[in-house]
Amino acid sequence: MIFYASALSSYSAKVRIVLSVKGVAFEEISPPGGYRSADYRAIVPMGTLPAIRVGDWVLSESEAINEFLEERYPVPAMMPADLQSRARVRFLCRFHDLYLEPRVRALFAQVKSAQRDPSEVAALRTALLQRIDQLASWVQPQPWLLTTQISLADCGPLVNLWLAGALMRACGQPILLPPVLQNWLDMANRDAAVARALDPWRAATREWIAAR
Ligand SMILES: N[C@@H](CCC(=O)N[C@@H](CS)C(=O)NCC(=O)O)C(=O)O
Repeated sequence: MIFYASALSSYSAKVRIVLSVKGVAFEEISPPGGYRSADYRAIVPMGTLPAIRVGDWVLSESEAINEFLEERYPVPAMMPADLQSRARVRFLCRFHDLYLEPRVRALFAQVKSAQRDPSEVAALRTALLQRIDQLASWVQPQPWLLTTQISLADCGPLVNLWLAGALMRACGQPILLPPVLQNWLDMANRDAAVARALDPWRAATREWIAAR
């Protein structure tokens, strides 16, 4: 399996967690010509990272990839067994991609101090904290967000709650996570498969922030 990804891509990091937990063998390569490029779009029509390729078969969109990986490599399971719990995992994945992640991504434009608008950062911070508080009110980690073993619902928040903290600090308006989420994040970061997947991405992200 070819995994198109980059060191800094947060959506690639989300998929890398599943690859790591399931111990899938893959070859990671950078998108030829960079993401969005014509060369890369000739392979992956969306032009986005991440994507996977198996022979001539190509799939992009992190959530579609994670669901494919779950079905193709069912052990260890990253979806609970019962119908309603599975639906909740999918809800949290959607919530992450559609409502939480865009609020984190918006902060990238504010990291460089010369281009920063502190009132915009404050507005983004309020909007982000609103989504984080929603997430905190819905979960009772056991110890993973919705399950006893890591599930697909943990992957996006593991990437973006850490990233939210790092970017808000860099923008001069740090946030504190609600204890329920901070405890979950601390527990998850002690997990070997999560650390293997996220440590290189966190290092690359820290370096990117420092360079600004
Ligand atoms: N919904 C997509 C978002 C992927 C995405 O935005 N990836 C970024 C890198 S982290 C990217 O490829 N950006 C280039 C673009 O949007 O054209 C997914 O879940 O895979």
